[in-house]
Amino acid sequence: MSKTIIISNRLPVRIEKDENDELSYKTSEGGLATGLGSIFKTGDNIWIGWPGMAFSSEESKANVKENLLERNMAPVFLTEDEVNNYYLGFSNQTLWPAYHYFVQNIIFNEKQWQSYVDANKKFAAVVAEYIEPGDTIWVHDYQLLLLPQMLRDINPDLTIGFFQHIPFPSYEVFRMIPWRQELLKGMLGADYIAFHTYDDMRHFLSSVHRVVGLAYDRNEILLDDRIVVVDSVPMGIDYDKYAKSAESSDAIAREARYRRDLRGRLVLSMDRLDYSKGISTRLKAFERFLIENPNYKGEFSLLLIVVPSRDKVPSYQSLKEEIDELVGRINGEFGRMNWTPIHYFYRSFPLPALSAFYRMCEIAMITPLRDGMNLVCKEFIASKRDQKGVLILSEMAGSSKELSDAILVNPNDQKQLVESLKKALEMPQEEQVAHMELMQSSLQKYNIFKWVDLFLGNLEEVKTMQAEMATHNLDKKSHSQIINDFSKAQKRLILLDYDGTLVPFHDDPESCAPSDELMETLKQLKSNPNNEVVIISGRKADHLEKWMGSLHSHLVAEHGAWIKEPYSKWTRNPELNSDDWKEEVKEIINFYVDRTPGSFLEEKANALVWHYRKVEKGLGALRSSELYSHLKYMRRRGVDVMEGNHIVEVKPTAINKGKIALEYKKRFNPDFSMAIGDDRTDEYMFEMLPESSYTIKVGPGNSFARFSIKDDVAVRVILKELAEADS
Ligand code: GDG
Repeated sequence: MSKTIIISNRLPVRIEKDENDELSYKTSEGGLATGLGSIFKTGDNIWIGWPGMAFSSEESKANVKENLLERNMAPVFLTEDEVNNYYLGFSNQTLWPAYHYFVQNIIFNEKQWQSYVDANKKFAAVVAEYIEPGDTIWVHDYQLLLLPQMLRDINPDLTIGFFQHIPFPSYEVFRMIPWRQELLKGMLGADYIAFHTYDDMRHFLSSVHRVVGLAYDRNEILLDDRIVVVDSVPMGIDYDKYAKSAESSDAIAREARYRRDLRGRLVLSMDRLDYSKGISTRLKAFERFLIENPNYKGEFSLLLIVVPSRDKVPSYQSLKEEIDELVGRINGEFGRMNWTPIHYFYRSFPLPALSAFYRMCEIAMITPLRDGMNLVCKEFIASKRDQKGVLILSEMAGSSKELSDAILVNPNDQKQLVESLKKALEMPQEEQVAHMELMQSSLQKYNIFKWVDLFLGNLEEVKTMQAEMATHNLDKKSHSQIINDFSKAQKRLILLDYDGTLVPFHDDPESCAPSDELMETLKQLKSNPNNEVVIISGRKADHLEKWMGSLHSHLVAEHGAWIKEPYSKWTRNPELNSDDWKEEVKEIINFYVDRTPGSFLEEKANALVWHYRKVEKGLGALRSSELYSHLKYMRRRGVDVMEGNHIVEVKPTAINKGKIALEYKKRFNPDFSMAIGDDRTDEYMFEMLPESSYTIKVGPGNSFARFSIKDDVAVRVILKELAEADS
């Protein structure tokens, strides 16, 4: 039986030592642990990670390992040096600040990088002990970016998913990291890579393209050996757990107890100690609010919870000092005998205490400068059982994409923060309830369990797609079967791409005329009224007319924009949109033509193509990646950007070879159909034709086609055999 292996830096357990050195194990209540609980505790499934403590003797390690195994966990023991360099070092002083756009806090340190590589290897070695064929692996977060490829190297057939909990930065920031290639290649070992938001996913794809030089189509990256799918799957919370906890007698009793000392209205600020959470900016906005709104003095207080975190890292230590100072200054300046503006706690609390805070505070001010998702704001909403309360949320938090009913703010805009606080304090209750209701129903639906199901379900789908794309070389048996089925069939449909399929590529696109022999074969095929031969190409109509016109067969030019039926005129595909996309694209392409000697723009009636076959090797590929990325955003405007053989082609989405192929299939209803093509645009045909069709890809690489053959020579051979089978 195959199993699921979950891997994260930290195991979902807290190990504590009592005064007699006896160890106790407490399973963590964190969101991830709850969501994955039903999975890792089942059968042989296992969660692998660092137990959070150093153990010196082999005996104690063996003991911990045994105890953890009973709880379906396995430890990766890290030395103090590894904790300092891999975890506190590279993970939290290079990746964390870079990924949260705190470039001033980034440290580039070769030794820490090496430790990161070694620690990832250590994780891989432990995972290797448990891997069996058919297992599904789910790797979590930025501490383990190299692990997916390390595991793929151990077993190429593994199913590997990767989820990143923190943002993925824009290429401009990511490119600063000296080990950017290694990091991306490590991640690409996974089959399915997901982030919290679409923006993270977009940034990742753009970096893959620019740093590793791999093209992507929508959210798919085609590697030599498989396709990798990139996605955004926003993480939810265990909604019912927070809702129930807010109504528990423990939470209610705590609220009553805290309320004895804390009077007045309350605003909640709760985060881990981290510069990305925007705590000092929030405090400064609070101070400004009091200056600008003196009538609110004594009316409400800020409940400031800061949970200790990474306090060995210097930037966290200085942040702590800054917060201490700000709180001191504000309380000192504005406080009265009977009123404290900020109630400040630097420690963690058990869940019932958090629930009491969520109940007591009518406003939560969650204004990180950058946050992958942010779960605290979701927990606050789930805890508001009477639906009264207001959330002020930073638009820089991943959660803002889902919680558009919060008061969304730019956390760097002090004026806006002050105004939002006033708005929240003055919001009528009916309005609060209306917003709360909408946010609650969305969070209830997209909860943590749904997130787990979605991620694992999508990962499985990627594997199915990979299996479908693993084309088989057209062996002798299948070859004979094609000839046989063709001979037996009453009605046959043959769809053929032109360049790279019927004729080889040529430096000059004008010099690709078909040989007499090929024309003879096609004419022979066409002469049987039971055969419908369709030449379906990206070429312009006049090229096809010049070379294939004498065939009097079905001709399709520009991927379906122009169609010519035997003995009739070329007609424009009526499905086409207007040309208003063209000017903008032309301007962009011309910008690249100007910068790239040897390249040129080809204007077709319904497409624009940038050619770079004659451009200096390397430069052409580089410029094409840039142009491709540049044009990507045009997708939303209804155009497709495709990379072909030394070309980048832009055309309206409404047409593609797949749609046209299907139309011919419907029209002729053949009992034998075959499609042959060599590049990405032919994939539309392979993907859309029914499984019974013989779809053949020319050349190497993954494809949706059932079979692959070596080159255009092999295509001409098989066509000749078909023609002869008929005679
Ligand atoms: C990373 C990403 C992303 C807080 N104080 C206490 C306590 N907590 C719990 C909260 C919440 C969790 O910790 C914090 O989660 P966040 O999402 O807010 O932030 P990060 O720790 O930075 O998490 C983040 C997340 O991963 C998930 O993908 O959302 O963007 O940075 O659940 O309730 N829990 C207890 N006592 C406390 O004092 N028990």
